Amino acid sequence: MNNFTKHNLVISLIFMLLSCNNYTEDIPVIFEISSDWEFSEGGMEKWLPAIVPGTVHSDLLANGIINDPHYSLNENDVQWVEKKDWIYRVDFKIGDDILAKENIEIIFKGLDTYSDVYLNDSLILSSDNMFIEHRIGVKGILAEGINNIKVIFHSPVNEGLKKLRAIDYLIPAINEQAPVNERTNVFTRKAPFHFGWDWGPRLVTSGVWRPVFVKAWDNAVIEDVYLETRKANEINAEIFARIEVIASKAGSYKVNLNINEMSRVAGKLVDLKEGVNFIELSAEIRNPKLWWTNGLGKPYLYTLSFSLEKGNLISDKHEIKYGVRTLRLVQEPDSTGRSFYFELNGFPVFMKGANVIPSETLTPMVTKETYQNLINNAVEAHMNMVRVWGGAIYEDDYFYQLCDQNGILVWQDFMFACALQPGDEAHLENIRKEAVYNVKRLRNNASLALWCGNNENLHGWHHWGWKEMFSPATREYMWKTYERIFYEILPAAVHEFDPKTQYWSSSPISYDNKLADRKSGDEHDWTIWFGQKSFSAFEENIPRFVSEYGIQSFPGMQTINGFSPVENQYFESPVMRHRQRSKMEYIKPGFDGNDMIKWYMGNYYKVPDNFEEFVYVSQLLQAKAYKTAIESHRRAMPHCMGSLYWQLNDSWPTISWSSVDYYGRWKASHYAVRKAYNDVIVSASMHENELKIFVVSDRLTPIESKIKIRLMNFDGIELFNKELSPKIPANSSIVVFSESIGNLTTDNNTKELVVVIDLLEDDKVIADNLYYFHEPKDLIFPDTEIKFSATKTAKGYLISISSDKMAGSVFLDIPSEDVFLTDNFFDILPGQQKFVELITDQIIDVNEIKVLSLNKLQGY
Ligand code: BMA
Repeated sequence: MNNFTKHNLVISLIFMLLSCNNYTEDIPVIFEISSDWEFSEGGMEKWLPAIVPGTVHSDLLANGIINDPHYSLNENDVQWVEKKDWIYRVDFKIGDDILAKENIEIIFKGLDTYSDVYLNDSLILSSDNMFIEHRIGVKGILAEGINNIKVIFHSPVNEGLKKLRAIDYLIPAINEQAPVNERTNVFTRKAPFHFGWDWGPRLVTSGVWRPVFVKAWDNAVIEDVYLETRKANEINAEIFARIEVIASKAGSYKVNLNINEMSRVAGKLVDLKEGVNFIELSAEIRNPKLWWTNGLGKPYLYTLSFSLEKGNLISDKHEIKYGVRTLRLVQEPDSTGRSFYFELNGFPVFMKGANVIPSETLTPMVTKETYQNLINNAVEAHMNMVRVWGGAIYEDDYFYQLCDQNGILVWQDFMFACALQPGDEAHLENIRKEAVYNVKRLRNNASLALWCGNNENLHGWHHWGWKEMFSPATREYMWKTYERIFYEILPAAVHEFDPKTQYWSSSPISYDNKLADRKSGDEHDWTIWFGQKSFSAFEENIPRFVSEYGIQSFPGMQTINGFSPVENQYFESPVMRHRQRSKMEYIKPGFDGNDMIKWYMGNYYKVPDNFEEFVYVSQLLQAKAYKTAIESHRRAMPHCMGSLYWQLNDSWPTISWSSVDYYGRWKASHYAVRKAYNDVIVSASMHENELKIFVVSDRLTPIESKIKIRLMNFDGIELFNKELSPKIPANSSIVVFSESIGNLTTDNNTKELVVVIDLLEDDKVIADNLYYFHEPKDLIFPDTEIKFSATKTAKGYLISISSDKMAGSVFLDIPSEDVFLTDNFFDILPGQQKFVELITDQIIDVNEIKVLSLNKLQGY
């Protein structure tokens, strides 16, 4: 070691020692009570091991008391669980170091739902809302050595029934899977979908569904921080922070804020009083790295570190990953009504995404990996927004962290869906607490875009006969309750605790809380599916922002094999009917979603008798609907500035509107969605024999493009060919080509023709599309041999696939677990060779790969 290095080392050591000497830490001690839990049915005293966080259903399953409710008709056999009380208990050890602290709290992050909690036989809490956290000061009740927590959960259904029977009218809750006069979910602040929904089972859980902690501290703690970016551009950003500090005794403190590596960006000396204190700090970041949504740039996150010092003692530290961005919902008058778009860092951004539901009915069973896959599937499909819908849960912190990290905005509903609410003061106060807690919990996430009061409650009030259910006095009371919750309590919570974020009272509504009218606000476009309109309706009278639309499909055969015995794998089977929860009695008694899939299929495809082929075509049908909808919505920008289909994922293996099934397997629609949400698309539409080709670009800079348009028959003969070089403006939708069909071809056999559109940038195809003049059922796909071969690669296999003649909707079916195909359900042009990667670490027998295509299907 030379002298220079030695010298530097000495200096660093002195510096380290000095800094160690300068500050000591006495930050709160926090630990989780996660092991050794047990549970028993109320009154039985038969204790079995339990997992916390968890649910009673998952514990009963793990202990072999119930069968998997996901399989076959088993759901029916577990309905008894909801009517019982359940008790959870745990012993845990407390040392004298904890007991010596001035403050000791037990924190229940989530109790589902009606519970009495005892600590060493003292009742410390009674809870009735699964959506809030409970903190109980337990100094004086905790003892040194072994302590005991006992949580008695009362049946949510019995509690709900008591409340239901205390009033002389019914409160509409249309999706609950119980007889009309026994629907109780609205009385209980618990995930509505636990009571059954039109895509999920009824599993009314109880349990300690979020973690339990002990927190012990002296002096003062940082309880919470509110952050707001008051200004952000390339040159500088101004960050405002309001820090909530709780002090157990008054005194002088110093509050510091460090951003990334920059120390003491802002700080203040403060005299804290005993109790709650608020301290405000402002900080400036020069040349900030802004947070961008997926596709537009990096979702950069700064690390903001707050500390609280008392002399040389650091009494608390708090770290937040924070995206610096501005976001505005712009609703300005225009020739149609009013705009409805999100402006990120000054740029209008078209929102591309989907609605998400919890990935498990037994909510705490969702793993980190499932969350990662969920958000990856959104990212892969070029989404920039998801909607956390109001019939579910305020999601786990981890979900929002992933959205922050991946540039996915969140349209956040409060948990109210397709129902009305009781109006008693205790219920309203419970809602107020829930709103305050969740607004405070989620407000610093860069992903949080909007707070929305409820899902379809206003629509239901006006359109689903709810008003007519009540006597005049009750009607007035129910409406007053609606106004109090959605026009007073919830907006007040947002205004007070997250003033930077927009509140929107219901989805869908138009401007100024009026019924949705497609001229302003958002819309749920269910004219397709529930209204049985054809897919072309997606192109008509397009709303300003489409926050829901969808069509169902069956999951793939592998998933069906997972939930259905083989003998039940046919269209009319009891298991397939049982899975289907979308009932449409208004169409015809017994008519359900399976019938609707078949009905739509008959309009667009030949309906196969063979079940496996039917399943495949159901997916093509859904993919076609999502492609049509997304392209229509995007072509209509800036009139329309958002497209969120219903729904991205499933909560159990089922037949539903999802594009990715419960096991994470992509349906045909997810491939179609990925293509349609690409940052640049070409898209064709035909009106009165006039073919128009659009380019839609989300990019913030123009594109020098080349567009090749070819018309060919299914044998590959080109009948028309044109090349254009339009400049595509930033963030726009433009028509680049318009021609009447007669000028393209005199060939009358349009059932065997396809328009091929390629968009190139720097001689590379960045977007492509095909346009057929007829629906698939009328196309005449030729007899052709689809050839494929596979070569081993580091990631799995490279599959090369080709066909001499036009091949429609080619599906490579790989009957193995854990495989992913980078593309599937695609058309192959005559003579084209396509390459698809098969990602897997397994050895695949190529001969086992099955190929389905429209060419080979019955009747084509
Ligand atoms: C939407 C949602 C859900 C429902 C879906 C399908 O309107 O808000 O309530 O599951 O439709 O019916």
